[in-house]
Amino acid sequence: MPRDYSRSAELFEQAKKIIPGGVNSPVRAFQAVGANPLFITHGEGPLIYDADGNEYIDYVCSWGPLLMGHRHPQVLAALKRCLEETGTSFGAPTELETELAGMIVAAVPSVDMVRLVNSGTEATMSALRLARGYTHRSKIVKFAGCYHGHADFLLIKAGSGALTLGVPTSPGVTAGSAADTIIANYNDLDSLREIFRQEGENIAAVIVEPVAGNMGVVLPAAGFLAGLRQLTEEYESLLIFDEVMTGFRVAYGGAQELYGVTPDLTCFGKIIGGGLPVGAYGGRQQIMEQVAPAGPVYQAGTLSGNPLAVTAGIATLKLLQQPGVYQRLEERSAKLAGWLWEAAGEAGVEVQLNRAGSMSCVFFAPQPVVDYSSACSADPARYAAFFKAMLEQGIYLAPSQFEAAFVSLAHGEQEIERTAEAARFAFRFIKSI
Ligand code: KE4
Repeated sequence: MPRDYSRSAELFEQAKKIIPGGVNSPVRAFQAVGANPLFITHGEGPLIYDADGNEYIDYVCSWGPLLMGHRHPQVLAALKRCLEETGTSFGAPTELETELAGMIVAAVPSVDMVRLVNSGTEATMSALRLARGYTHRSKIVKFAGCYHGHADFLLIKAGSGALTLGVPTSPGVTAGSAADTIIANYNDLDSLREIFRQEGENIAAVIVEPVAGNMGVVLPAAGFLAGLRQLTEEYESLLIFDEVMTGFRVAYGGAQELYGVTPDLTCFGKIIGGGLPVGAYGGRQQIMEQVAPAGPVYQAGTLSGNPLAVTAGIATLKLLQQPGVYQRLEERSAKLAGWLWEAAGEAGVEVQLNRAGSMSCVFFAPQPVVDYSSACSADPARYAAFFKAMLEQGIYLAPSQFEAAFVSLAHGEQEIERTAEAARFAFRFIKSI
């Protein structure tokens, strides 16, 4: 008996009349999987419920922030206390901001100082402005397939030309905005060496997702991150790790702890807000002291560090400091990945499964996915069919082949087993079409 999605369909029609595409962020529209989005009414632990009353095991987890699952009691209790005793926002400093900043500094040795903002986009946009202000250089390098939010100069794809000069990916992004962005290939140090050979003295920073999570999940090849570190040091450019997704997920100290490579600046988001809007960027004191009002590099925000959002972040990071948390996360994520791999093999469906801790991606691709071009060899139509077959069984995956699936600490044995069972059916179904 197919699930009833009629109430979500009605709500979607209403939303489309007054919200562009009916959603407040494009990927939520389910266009990449050829379906209508589900309107969610509430979540509980690993579960979410749609407007038709259907239950799902959630592997989107708000695109990463909910590492503790939905409505964790200790996060809710902290938020209630904040609302009853403190308030929501003052536009003035509070001790809570210093507490969250202190937790980030304690967790990430490369960060002496940190500025709180309201999103990952603000974090990366500000970190790159800071890098340009600190180095007095204008060029930045990003990697094809990496996403760092929607600042104009980051909505850029590789253009033609030896230097892979950037070209805008969106109307409204001017050629001027693209002019100082250079695109390199992920896991391809040679492409970067050539760029530095030609432009090194003009490059303010290289920004990278240390584990890419926005072309599906692509892991750094051995030596890649260390190679970025060596090249940026050689040319006195800054290395920026965009850990908006990996921060506090792949390890409490992020990907830089996991891979042992130290960036100059780090961007955070998602988990540090525990489901409320918080972003941050931080690094060495010598660099961060250039940020206004300590220094001349301007950056500001009405709700930056607001007590309510910071409270959710503090409560979440406290929960992540508990012993065994990352071990449990790794055990469950590895078990799920193993069962998915087994299910695809049993069904005779060719997939590539990339995983870094509790972020992973099943690519319907013939060859290993190691960069943007191999990610593009995946078959979005087969992914869409898999997505729908899983959704019908109550498993809510990312509605795009080029996103990550997230396991939370609320996903227990039961959820993992249910997901594997659903995948066995979904892969067999895929094989039959
Ligand atoms: P936000 O501005 O969406 O908070 O963060 C932008 C960002 C920056 N860096 C990385 C590595 C990110 O993954 C993101 C945002 N991730 C997407 C998921 N692919 C958010 C989902 C969405 O755009 O709705």
